[in-house]
Amino acid sequence: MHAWPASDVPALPGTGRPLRLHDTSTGGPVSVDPGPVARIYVCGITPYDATHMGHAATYNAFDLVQRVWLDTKRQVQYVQNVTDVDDPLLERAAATGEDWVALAERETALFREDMSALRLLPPAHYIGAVEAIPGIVPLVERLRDAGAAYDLDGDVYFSVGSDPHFGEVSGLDTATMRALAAERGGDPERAGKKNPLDPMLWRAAREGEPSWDGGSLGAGRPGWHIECVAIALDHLGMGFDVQGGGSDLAFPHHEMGASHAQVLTGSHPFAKAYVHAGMVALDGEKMSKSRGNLVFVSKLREQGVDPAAIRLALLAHHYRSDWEWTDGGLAEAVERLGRWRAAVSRPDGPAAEGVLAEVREALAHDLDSPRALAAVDAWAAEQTATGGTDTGAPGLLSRLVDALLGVAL
Ligand code: 5CA
Ligand code: ZN
Repeated sequence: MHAWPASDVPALPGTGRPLRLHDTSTGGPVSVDPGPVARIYVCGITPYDATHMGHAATYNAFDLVQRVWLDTKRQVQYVQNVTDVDDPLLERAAATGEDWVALAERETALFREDMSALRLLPPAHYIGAVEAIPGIVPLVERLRDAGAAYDLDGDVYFSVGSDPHFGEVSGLDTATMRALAAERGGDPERAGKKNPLDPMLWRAAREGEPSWDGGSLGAGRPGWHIECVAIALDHLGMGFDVQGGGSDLAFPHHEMGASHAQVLTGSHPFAKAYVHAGMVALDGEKMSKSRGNLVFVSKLREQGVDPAAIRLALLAHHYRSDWEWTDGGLAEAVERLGRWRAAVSRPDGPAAEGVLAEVREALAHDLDSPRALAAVDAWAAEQTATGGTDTGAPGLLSRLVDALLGVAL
């Protein structure tokens, strides 16, 4: 699949600080210390009801990771998927009577537009689940041949007991895992499984559902977790630097994916850090397609809201916190954008090197974007109050806000 156009990332003087991120697996901050090419996999959308503010907030967080790496003069190998066939997508298409392929294509196109409007950097590889199927089938066959997968009435399940590291990504107890599996696409109640938590790798063709040639597996379609594993192993390999997504993906999705990959390759870990963004809520409840309490990037854009203001509204919250989308938060972001634009439109101002150092420091510490905004606010306030004589300052300020925060002033 094609991704979306990249916005320019201005070069900055000096170099950024080494990145530390909170890793769900260890439960604390870790130094993310990639080689010259940093490798990141961020789980993509299931393309219906895109792009709501929860999606936007999560992709914004991982865009900051890339911007910090680019500022440390690394290249970034960024991979993202599109879950363009899965139960919730098929259910939505069935409910509205729309063709599921048309639904997925339309929503993916809208997502691309929203991503480029928000100046989120595109992945180098943007891969749909459907196009990954030829690579998924041999992985499932290998797991089965190794005794890590088993047949249940034609469906193929992964045996979580085959991975000695199972449970290490999320660190949850069995009862919690079981509850979350039921809530998030698993089927712990299905009779005949070796372990209620075992997830599906290959779903045999059902009447009225799309299916593909699965070789020795028979016709069917892939399970959710193996899809992301196949794409990540193909484009990044084992031991990549960051696996990213919202906190609702820690279990079962990232836990299961890690186990699939670890058993397939006999090595550990799948990702060096598992990084999760908090959940954005509306009216007190997690913004979600199933609840329907959504604010869309595209709707706000249609209403004439500057995408840079949407981005500032996201950046005002630390990526790991759960927070509420409000009109007031957006109004503050619009006001902040106006203040910053006015401040950089003057021919000179207070020196901005200190702001660059502070924004770099803030982002390197687990992407502390509120602290980064405060540093720019302070400069803008000084510009308004006293001004300054540094003729390079407004330009440097604009470039650093663009390069590190993705906001064009
Ligand atoms: N296709 C799968 C991943 S392979 C999926 O979870 N798709 S999704 O469309 O449901 O979500 C896309 C991303 O947005 C995921 O990282 C998810 O964790 C994140 N996300 C969904 N809802 C919210 C929310 N309310 N707040 C923050 N992030 C969210
Ligand atoms: Zn995924």
